Amino acid sequence: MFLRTGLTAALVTLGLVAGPAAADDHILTISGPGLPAAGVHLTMDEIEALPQTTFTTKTVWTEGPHEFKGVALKTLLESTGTKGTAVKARALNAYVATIPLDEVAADAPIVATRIDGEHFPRREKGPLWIVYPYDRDASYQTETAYGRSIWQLESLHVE
Ligand SMILES: Nc1nc2c(c(=O)[nH]1)N[C@H]1C(S)=C(S)[C@@H](COP(=O)(O)O)O[C@H]1N2
Ligand SMILES: [Mo]
Repeated sequence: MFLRTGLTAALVTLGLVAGPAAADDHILTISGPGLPAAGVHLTMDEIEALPQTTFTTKTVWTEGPHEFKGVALKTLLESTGTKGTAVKARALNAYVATIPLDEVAADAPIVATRIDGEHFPRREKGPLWIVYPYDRDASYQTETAYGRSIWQLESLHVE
């Protein structure tokens, strides 16, 4: 029984057997005051079930204007119930940027899950990318905003 369970778990981990809510399904961890120490883990579906924000902008990393869609960072953090003064965002490459929460607007930045309606892979800065509507405001065309434009986002830690 134990062996069978262990084997099934191993196959699920390897992606060879579909399991209910396999750890692999989780693409983002959010931690902070009021949340479990290990944080809460979200799937793409859960992120996309939150209210979505869409804007079209050029970026310094892409060519021409594109439509970015995702959940506003503020909405995402509020959905977990955690509260703090800053969020530390970490990428798969271990890059970390700290964003003061009083500089996070209701509609910007967003954690983008779709570009022109499509999910985008790691090699195209996905599957999660913190994006600002750069074209909308000069304050978004700064090194500060660029440094907070974290692609391949892996976790958010509120403190
Ligand atoms: N995942 C990830 N996002 C990141 C970075 C990084 O190293 N990894 N660097 C940040 C910084 S400090 C800046 S200024 C811009 C740099 O973009 P560039 O390397 O295309 O100039 O991306 C930001 N987003
Ligand atoms: Mo930077």
